[in-house]
Amino acid sequence: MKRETILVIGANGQIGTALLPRLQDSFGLNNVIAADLRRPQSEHGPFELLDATKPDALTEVVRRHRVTQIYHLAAVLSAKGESDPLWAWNLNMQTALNVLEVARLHKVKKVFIPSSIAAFGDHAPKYETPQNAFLDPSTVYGISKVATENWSLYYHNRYGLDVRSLRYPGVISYQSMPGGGTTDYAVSIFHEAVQGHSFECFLADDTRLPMIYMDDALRATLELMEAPQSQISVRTSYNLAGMSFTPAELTAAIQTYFPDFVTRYKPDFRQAIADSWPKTIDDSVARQDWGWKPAFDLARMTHDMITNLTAVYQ
Ligand code: AKB
Repeated sequence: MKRETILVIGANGQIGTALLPRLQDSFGLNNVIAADLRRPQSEHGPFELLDATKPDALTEVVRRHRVTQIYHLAAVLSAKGESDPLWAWNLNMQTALNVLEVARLHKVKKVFIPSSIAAFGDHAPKYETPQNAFLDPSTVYGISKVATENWSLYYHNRYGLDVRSLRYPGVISYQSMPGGGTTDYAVSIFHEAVQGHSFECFLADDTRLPMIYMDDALRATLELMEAPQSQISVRTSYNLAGMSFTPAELTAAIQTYFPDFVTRYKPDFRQAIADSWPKTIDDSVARQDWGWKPAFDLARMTHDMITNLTAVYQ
């Protein structure tokens, strides 16, 4: 077993919930410290109540546990951030800067802070968006992710901090619900379908967006974090692709299991956010640098989601 002490901030969130067991398998139950603003429904391993906007609180946890790696997964996502932009900016930036600074001061060996396809905006090519496309995000979430990418690069260049990042597409999972994102429809739709309900989609039927299945997102995260430093050429954030589909294509995939399933389309303010994002992502730099390759396409992801959620709702 590898000798590290890992701190996961935002451990109760969509990615944290699924990542924790993987880290516990690799590093041992007691070497993975889950941290969040609220206690989870069930605790499995060490847990810290932590408000990461407070540098002293973060420092105390890092020192007490002698943390060697931090995964910082807490953030206000794209749609929710638009309801209170300054609150979202302050929360996303304060937590990210606290993580970088505490990691630097306390000699944390590796840090993971994800970015998002929300970093791209209207002036990036919509198809096969390249690694170094122009970044003019349309949301406060996207602006905070671009700023965090640049701060991460700065901490790496100036202090040698080993900080790594992925630009996650919309992440689809059965383990827990996302909250406040523009890609969240692609999770909610499965919960309605397996319960025999119809679905009202807040995006138009032809809105193509990059997505990734949780299994692939976790594997990408762990592969990036395991890669030797010499293979990491990007210290802002790596483009990452899984699959891309529209709500109509996802509905058709679900209808192969539930032929009577119906989606109705009622686009709201999230349509403009989705329209500002890439439709497909070029992740060739991640493929070249550390061998990234997704395993789940739309058909395989749909099968896995329906199998797992059917068991949950039985
Ligand atoms: C969102 O929709 O805001 C997130 C993201 C793409 O980062 N899922």
